[in-house]
Amino acid sequence: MFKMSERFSLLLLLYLQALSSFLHLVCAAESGDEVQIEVLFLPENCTQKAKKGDLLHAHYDGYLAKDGTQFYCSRSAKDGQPHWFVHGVGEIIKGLDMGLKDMCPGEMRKIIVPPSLAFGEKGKDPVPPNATVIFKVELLHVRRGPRSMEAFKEMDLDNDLTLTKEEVRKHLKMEAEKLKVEKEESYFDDVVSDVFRRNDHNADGALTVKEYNVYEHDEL
Ligand SMILES: [Ca+2]
Ligand SMILES: [Ca+2]
Repeated sequence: MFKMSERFSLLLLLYLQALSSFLHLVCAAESGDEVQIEVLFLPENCTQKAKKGDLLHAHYDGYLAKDGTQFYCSRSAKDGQPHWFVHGVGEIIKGLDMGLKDMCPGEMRKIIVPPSLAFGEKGKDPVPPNATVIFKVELLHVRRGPRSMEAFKEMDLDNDLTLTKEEVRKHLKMEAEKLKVEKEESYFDDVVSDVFRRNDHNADGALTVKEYNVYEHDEL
């Protein structure tokens, strides 16, 4: 499990994410190469499906397609913990990210990724140049990410579809309290200023849904 303070830092990091990574993925998806998905295990209850902007918690192993050599294993890397990341925004290898679409907690997939959507012409040690790679993924949890419409609505206390500095500040403080993280008032001032500096494009002191960069979910 993540320590509470680590989870809080992670949430903040997500709040501060720039739009650039999102655009990056859109470009990759247009390159024409395809990712192949094989479902290895599908739980009976498979209703909560991963959407762009969701926070995913997963274990994954990476293999070279040509001879099956394992080049990555989240169970033995670093502390052996599963990874948390935002789905669909370019935080992880593009093809792997694409292969996780609509996956539900408990599901296991084999995802075959062409080099153009993995490590490319150059490769990345120990993955050689132009390598097709295979990921075996076990998805453990799916959470609505902080950039979801749900999160936006939670922060928008007066339901006027814009976020004021005060609303963002209150939300951050509430999250910190929930996770039992103690911070100085100045810390929240800094985070709020940073969020607005990055997102309040017309500098009117309020964030619209568009400025906050809520990911468009398929069903919306
Ligand atoms: Ca509001
Ligand atoms: Ca604004």
